[in-house]
Amino acid sequence: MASLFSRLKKGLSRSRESLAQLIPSKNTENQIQINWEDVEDGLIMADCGPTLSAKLIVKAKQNKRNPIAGLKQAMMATFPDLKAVQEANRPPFVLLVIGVNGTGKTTTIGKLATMYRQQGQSVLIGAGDTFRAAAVDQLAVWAERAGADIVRQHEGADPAAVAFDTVQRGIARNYDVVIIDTAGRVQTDKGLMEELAKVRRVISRSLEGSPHEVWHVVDGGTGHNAIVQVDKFREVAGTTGLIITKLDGSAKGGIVIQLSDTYGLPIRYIGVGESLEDLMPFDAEAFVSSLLPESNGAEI
Ligand SMILES: Nc1nc2c(ncn2[C@@H]2O[C@H](COP(=O)(O)OP(=O)(O)O)[C@@H](O)[C@H]2O)c(=O)[nH]1
Ligand SMILES: [Mg+2]
Repeated sequence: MASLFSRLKKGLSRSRESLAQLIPSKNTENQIQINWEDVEDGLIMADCGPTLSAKLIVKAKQNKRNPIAGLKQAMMATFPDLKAVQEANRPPFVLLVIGVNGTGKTTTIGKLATMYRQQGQSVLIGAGDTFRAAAVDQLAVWAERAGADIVRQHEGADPAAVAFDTVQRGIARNYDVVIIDTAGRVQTDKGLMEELAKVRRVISRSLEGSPHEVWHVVDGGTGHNAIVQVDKFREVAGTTGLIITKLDGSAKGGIVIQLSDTYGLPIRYIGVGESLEDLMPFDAEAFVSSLLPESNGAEI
């Protein structure tokens, strides 16, 4: 976990640097000062968005003695209390994974499957991205690495039929966990959105109370567009949680706070790399601390 945390810290280092203005400095008259406008710019550059950034500044200023602690508190307040993942009344626990193409859905499913297997649970994955044969092959590789089983059909098969088969097999063969992959559809494509709604409907018909969770995988580097995507998908798929990927790369991090502030959805996991173990359960405290510069101990 320590190395995952350092990947996150490294990924967010640019945002942290742009918030370095928070470290109190002295002006020529030897007065301690903070340039709040620069801090606000730093927040916007870190992907917090103008509205949230302004709000955070107002709150942070209330802590006159320690602006870093003030901002940290303000950021922490945007995260809802983490509620437990919904459990299945009877197995399997069914998880639907949604999100735009290339955000990391398939990779994240591989990581989640690995995690559940390590917890001793049996995992069945449904290859619901039937759009391209290569997508199914990629998922099959991840399933094998994770020690999970897969349900697949031919290219172009109805994703809802794959989802139905997967849940049915999950029930019949007593799997603990069923994870359904979906095509990475563009949210402006109405036909594809309808397909996603159908996948969801069919899952709930095949097992009452399911899908227990619907996790939207968001690429942490997408900026404001991520806000729009989450809204669109939520409407059709009933999103219950978010996974933000690629926080080890060029992502600036603030989008995580913005998404939480806008929708109040729990952030379940974050992705910090391309291999099986590069998934961290989201920890608001650790995340916010990685985004902020170290306090130099100087309190005003
Ligand atoms: N650096 C980094 N790359 C990731 C992460 N998650 C996924 N990727 C990469 O993003 C690309 C798209 O991933 P994929 O799972 O195929 O996305 P999908 O289209 O949503 O299924 C692949 O090259 C992955 O290796 C992550 O957390 N960090
Ligand atoms: Mg995929």
